[in-house]
Amino acid sequence: MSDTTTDIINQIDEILKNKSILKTAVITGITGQDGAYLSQLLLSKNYKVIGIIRRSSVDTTIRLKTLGVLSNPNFILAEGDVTDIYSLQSIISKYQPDEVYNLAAQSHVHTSFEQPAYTWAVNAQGCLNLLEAIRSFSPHSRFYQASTSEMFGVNCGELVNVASSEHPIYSQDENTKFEPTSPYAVAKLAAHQTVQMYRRAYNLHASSGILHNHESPLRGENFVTRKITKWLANVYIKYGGKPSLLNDDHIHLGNIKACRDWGHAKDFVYGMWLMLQQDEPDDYVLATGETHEVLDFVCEAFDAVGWSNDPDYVTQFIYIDPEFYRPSDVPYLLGNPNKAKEKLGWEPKIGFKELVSEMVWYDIEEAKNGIYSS
Ligand code: NAP
Ligand code: F7E
Repeated sequence: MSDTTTDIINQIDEILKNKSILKTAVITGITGQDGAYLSQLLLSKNYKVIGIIRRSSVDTTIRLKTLGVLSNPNFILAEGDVTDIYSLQSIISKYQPDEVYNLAAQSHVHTSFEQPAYTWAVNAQGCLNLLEAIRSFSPHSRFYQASTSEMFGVNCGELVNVASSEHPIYSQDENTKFEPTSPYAVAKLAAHQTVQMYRRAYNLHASSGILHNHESPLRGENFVTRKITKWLANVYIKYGGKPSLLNDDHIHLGNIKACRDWGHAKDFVYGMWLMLQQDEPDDYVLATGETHEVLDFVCEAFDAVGWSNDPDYVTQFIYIDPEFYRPSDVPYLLGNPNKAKEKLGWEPKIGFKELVSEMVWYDIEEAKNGIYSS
């Protein structure tokens, strides 16, 4: 066979292989909670997904395996790090993606107080590096930045039920002033404003999702929700489904009065995708519009397994540990997702009760299978 014939056959092969591929997306933070759910979503829409993974001495692909993403033929892992602009330039110029989702972060707020410079490098400089790579090598790419409700900080937002002075309710939307209160939030705000600047100055299709907390069975184990469901699952298995305080099996928590607007990660990654399908780039708050104290989350988890959810009963199982307090905490988050509802047609489908129950029962199954026991 001549070289030309082989070339043609190879080209036809390539076309056939890719015939159903609609778009190409690059995702940073691929090994995290949102990276796993977002890649699952995009693959189901026939995207080719390139996940940027940083070098590690251990396997970090457990979530991708759990969701069956890793074995999908349209999924590729590319080694890179958002603090290394050259690695980003090389990936972006090679794949010329239609969409880029920047989910990479040092995402733990408490840790950001201990590692502020590192948090800045990943969360602020990392975003700038990616935008620069896109501007220089693939300006047609649409860009999503993982901004956060933590940027509201100590600002509870606007009064929404003006009529009721007895139980005032405040909520945060796209016009609420940012008053960040952690190194994490300050770095995220710098990234958020950099995205706005690149949109204006260079006409990039760059959007930010100001996402309130979203959780799932794949949530990192040192965030408060997963810490609670893992602890409860262990107690449940250890004592044959009964609550027990034998062996001092308390859960050690910090600020249990903090309020969070907790949704499900699956709903939220769908909102990210919707943002990049719009003709114009913009910023959107994603939230459920409901808030709960950390203590409510523990009570709901007790309820999920049929234990009493009376706060007086539940608090007997909690040890307030100063180790889990932060130098400054965000006291109250409740998002107003009306803009996302109106412009994107986005609405969360999974409510608080269902979320907690799914996490608890997932962790009970894991505990039964001996996946963890400490
Ligand atoms: P996560 O589970 O902590 O995942 C973070 C991801 O970033 C991991 O894949 C991590 O890789 C990667 N990463 C860290 N440093 C990196 C670097 N230098 N270069 C490349 N990748 C790096 O976070 P998540 O909950 O999925 O959140 C996704 C994004 O949304 C984050 O930016 C977070 O700040 C933001 N956000 C989250 C929430 C929420 O409630 N979940 C709310 C608002 C905004 P390793 O596996 O190697 O550590
Ligand atoms: O804390 C309190 C803690 O660490 C929630 C990240 O995804 O969402 C997340 O940040 C609340 C805080 O999440 C413990 O003080 C009490 O008030 O689960 P968390 P977070 O700080 O809200 C935002 C939107 C993001 O962007 C972040 O990336 O719970 N709390 N006791 C505790 N928190 C932890 N982690 N551990 C405790 O023992």
